[in-house]
Amino acid sequence: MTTAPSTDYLCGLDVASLFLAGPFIQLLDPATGEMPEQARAPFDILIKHFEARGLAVHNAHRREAWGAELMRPDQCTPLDQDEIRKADVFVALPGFPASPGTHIEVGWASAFDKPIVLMLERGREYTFLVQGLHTVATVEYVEYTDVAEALPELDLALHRAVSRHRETARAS
Ligand code: 5HM
Repeated sequence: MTTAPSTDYLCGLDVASLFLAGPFIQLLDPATGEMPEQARAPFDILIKHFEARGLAVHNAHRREAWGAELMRPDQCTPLDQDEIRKADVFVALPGFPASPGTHIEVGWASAFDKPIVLMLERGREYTFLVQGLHTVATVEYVEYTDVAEALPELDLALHRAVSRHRETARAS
């Protein structure tokens, strides 16, 4: 009897923690100061997906109660940088329009030599340094229209990024 190959690419990858970055301020409803359900959904889907696979997920949107408990800049900046430094992997939606905070975090993650997966919305234009980041860091790109539908591809991309990162570390 043949066994179908596993499509759970995170299984056995030995990755414990993940930082999830993405647009925040631009998604707040000016009337309530909170992210509407529709804006929360991609983050919610990704957090649940990774936590179901046993990863500890650090995400500022959830930490700050989707805008209801927004931190001051001098609180969230060192916290985010520290969590990215500690995370095993970094996943970001750079955003369209571009999220300034996420772009800073992508810079930190690459400077800290983290395996990175960037989720790019299909049909959008991203800045040159996002498009070219793979030349200087371990980056995998996932094009998506619907985050939920892109989950298997995201897992594969994460697997690739972590494996390539380990190979590079072994070779050096
Ligand atoms: O510039 P923007 O708000 O889109 O930046 C979003 C990124 O900055 C998120 O990935 C989040 O980790 C971080 N951030 C945060 O931690 C941003 C804000 C508000 O700008 C915040 N806490 N209050």
